[in-house]
Formats: sequence, C-alpha cells, structure tokens
Amino acid sequence: MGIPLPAVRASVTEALSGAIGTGSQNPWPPGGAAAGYSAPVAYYNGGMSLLSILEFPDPRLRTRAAPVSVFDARLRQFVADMFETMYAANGVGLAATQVNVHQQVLVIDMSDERNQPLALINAEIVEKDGAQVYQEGCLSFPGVYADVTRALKVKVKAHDMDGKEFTYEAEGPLAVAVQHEMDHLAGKVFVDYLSPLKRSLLLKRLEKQRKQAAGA
Ligand code: K1U
Ligand code: ZN
Repeated sequence: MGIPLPAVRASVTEALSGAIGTGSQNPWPPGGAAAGYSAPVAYYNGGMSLLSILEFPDPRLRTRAAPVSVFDARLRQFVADMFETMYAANGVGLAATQVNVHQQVLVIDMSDERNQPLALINAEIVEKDGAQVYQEGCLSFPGVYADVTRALKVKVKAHDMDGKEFTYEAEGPLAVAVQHEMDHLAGKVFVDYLSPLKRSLLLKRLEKQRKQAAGA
C-alpha cells in the first residue's frame, strides 16, 4: 500500500494537502492537459503522487510559466505532490516547470531535518543585494555540478496557497535556491550562466554519466 511516510513527511502532507483527490484523478491546473498540465505521475501512494522530472535537454524546460490565478484545493494537492517529488529525489528545491506544469509554483526545503517546507507562488524578486558563488546541482541535470554567481540576498514578493501576498527574505544558500527555482519558471537553467567551454564540458560529463548509467 504505497510508500511509508516518515513522521516529518507525514506532517508536511497534513499541512499541505486537503481532503481532495489525487494528482492523477484531479489534475491541476483546471482544464488538465489543455491548460498545460501533463505531468506524468510516476508513483501514487494513496494520497500524493510522485511526478516525473524532466531532464535536460528536454525543450519543455524552456517554457515560461504563467501566473497562478486560481488558489484552490487542486493547487494545494499539486504543491503537496511537488514536495513529495522533491523529497523523494533528495532535492532541496523544485519548480513546476521541471514536472511539466507551466504555472509559477516553486517549493524549497533546505533544512537538514526536511521539516521547513516553503512554497512560493507567483514569486517576484523585489530587491537583491551582493553576490555569492555557490556550487549548484539540478534534478534536471542529475550528477553534474557547477559554480554559479548569484545575488547574496533576495527579497521576494509571493502568494501563499490561499492567494495571500507576503514578502520573504533569503540569504546565502536559501537565496541561491530561490533564484535557481525562479529561473526554472522563466525557462532558464543553471548551465546558461556558464561560459561556452564550461557548459560544453559539463554537458559532455552529463552524457557520459547517462551512458554509464544505461550500461550498468
Ligand atoms: O533541480 C532543482 O531545481 C533542485 C535543486 C535546487 C538547488 C538548490 C540550491 C542550489 C542549487 C540548486 C537541487 O535540489 S540541487 C541539490 C542536490 O543536492 C541534488 C542534485 C541532483 C540530484 C539530487 C540532489
Ligand atoms: Zn534545477
């Protein structure tokens, strides 16, 4: 009967999902595939679904997400599915673009205990300051990492799942994650920041790892 959820994940589940249908039975956004939703469900555990993550160079990763205008139970279910998918993949962030949903939804949890879920809907950076270099990875580029320079601090205006606007300030690695996920929603990926030479080396490494994984 599905995967057992550790206590922390169960509390995330309770906090985020309402008494509603599943990702597959009750897709979001309303209108289903016609409205841009076609995330294949990789696993269904009875309450939440693991979504398939698109991998580079899938052209759908270049889609610009539209703002969310309907804040309903299906949105909450989608956000719960995104957290479930991010935790299962050992990621610290995930953008809706990566699961082929082109709406401005992102989730992050950078805590060691995996108990500080943050969902930002329609996020906009209103202030940024400083610079930092951080070695980034990406669930859409499994197994490869590169240094990227981004703002050290960001102030973001966003909506919560009830549609209420709030501001959120992040610094250091959390600010990196916010910027990385917002880039996904704009159709941008971290290798876009690399020089042509570094990008080409990293993409060759990605290809080599994929071949090794396929042959293993
Ligand atoms: O793909 C993503 O958008 C998730 C990504 C977010 C991120 C946070 C902070 C800095 C850069 C990127 C990650 O979760 S990368 C972290 C990671 O450890 C990882 C990478 C590939 C596979 C599994 C985990
Ligand atoms: Zn990413």
